Amino acid sequence: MSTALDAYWMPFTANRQFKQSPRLLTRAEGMHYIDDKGRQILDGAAGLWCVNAGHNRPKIVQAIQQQAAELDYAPPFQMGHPKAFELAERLVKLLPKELTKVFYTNSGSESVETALKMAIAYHRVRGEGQRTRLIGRERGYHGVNFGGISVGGISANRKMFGTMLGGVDHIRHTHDLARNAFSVGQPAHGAEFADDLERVIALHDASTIAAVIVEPVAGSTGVLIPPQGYLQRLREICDRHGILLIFDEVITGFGRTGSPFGAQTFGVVPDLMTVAKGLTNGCVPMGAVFARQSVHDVFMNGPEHLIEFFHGYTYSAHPLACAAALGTLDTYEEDGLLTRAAEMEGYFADQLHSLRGEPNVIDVRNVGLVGGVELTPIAGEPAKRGFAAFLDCWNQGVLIRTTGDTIALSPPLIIERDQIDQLVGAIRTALRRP
Ligand code: PXG
Ligand code: PLP
Repeated sequence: MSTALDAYWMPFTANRQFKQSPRLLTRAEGMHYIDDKGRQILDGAAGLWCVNAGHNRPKIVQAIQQQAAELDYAPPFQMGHPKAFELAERLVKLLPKELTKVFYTNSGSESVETALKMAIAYHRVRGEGQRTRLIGRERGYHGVNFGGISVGGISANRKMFGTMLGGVDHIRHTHDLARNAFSVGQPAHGAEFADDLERVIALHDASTIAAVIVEPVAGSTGVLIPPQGYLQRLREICDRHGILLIFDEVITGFGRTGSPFGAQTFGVVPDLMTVAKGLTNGCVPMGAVFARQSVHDVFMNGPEHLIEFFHGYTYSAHPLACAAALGTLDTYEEDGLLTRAAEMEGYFADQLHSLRGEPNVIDVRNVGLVGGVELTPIAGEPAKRGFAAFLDCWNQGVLIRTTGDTIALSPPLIIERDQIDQLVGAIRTALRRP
């Protein structure tokens, strides 16, 4: 192991494997990374689901450079700076009309913690302080902080970390290979999985439940597309029982599914929405929670000189992040990127589903510019086949993301057809390798 790589304890990484054969990215431009050996690598993952406009876009670069020289930092508590307000106004215009308020954070994980706290406090301020339970979903990913792993449903992210938050329960996931394998777009079967929420409500009583949090498309667990009618049914059940519905759109936000937000693609409006990643095109860390006017307004009572919501981060609405986000929204708008995934979806789906029949492929899933290719695990060695495909593609000059034995694709929304061909071709080559 090289000493120079020693000190950095890498996140979600096989540290020892990496340090024996490092993969170092040194530059990026458009659809490509350049590695330390000068190789050009096609980005099939938008970095980590975040570089939706592609890399090093001039408007964003300039916005960050100018901001750094103009206003480096402004305290966000009891103070403001103009770009934070300008950005919130612009974001609200992209959202379903019911979501009218923006609370800033610095990551998806912080957005999740913020939304969970907002939900519990909302009920308390309304005089229903007994509504404290939070309901997540099996296989859900909501970041890595304690609230997020508590409502999350990925066992590896939970089992090492003690008892986490109390008062949390989970509904079942929506994966159903037997009925839905190789569905193009939203699977036909499984709206009734939403009824599992009724089971949990019957167990705990609705009067104890503050909120349900789900990803419209579960990304991190390996791309699970919501069955037709499923999210509508979750919404109906939450409405019937006075439970807030939180959509975690950290991945589905900012054009990934073909509309600005998954809420629009799937036609269901949550009470709170969490975002991050694509908000700044991944260029400066930033997240946000979007809230309904009615949720926000409940907090606006009591003496006007007192703080209404005791929550916030040193770096909430950081000037560099706000500038990057404004540059990002300009870029999305100029290039029509927030709806481009809808235009490319057909071609992307055709190419991706052409992997059906390749060795070990047991499912292909897609929506917008998100794709999942599930592989049979090697007996007794879960995740090994997936990781081998990842390394093989890397050696071919293509960056994909694998999670367990599922390949997850989420290319920048600027991807062209020939690049989709290259991406799918590299996976085909990797899968055919004996
Ligand atoms: N919610 C969702 C739905 C996410 O996808 C987070 C919250 C947390 O965001 P931050 O910015 O705190 O990482 C995410 C992040 C993967 C992978 O392997 C996905 C994410 C993060 C790391 C890896 O697919 N999504
Ligand atoms: N820990 C200490 C000792 C702090 O003073 C603060 C913030 O003032 C924090 C943690 C939280 O940091 P942040 O606001 O960046 O999340």
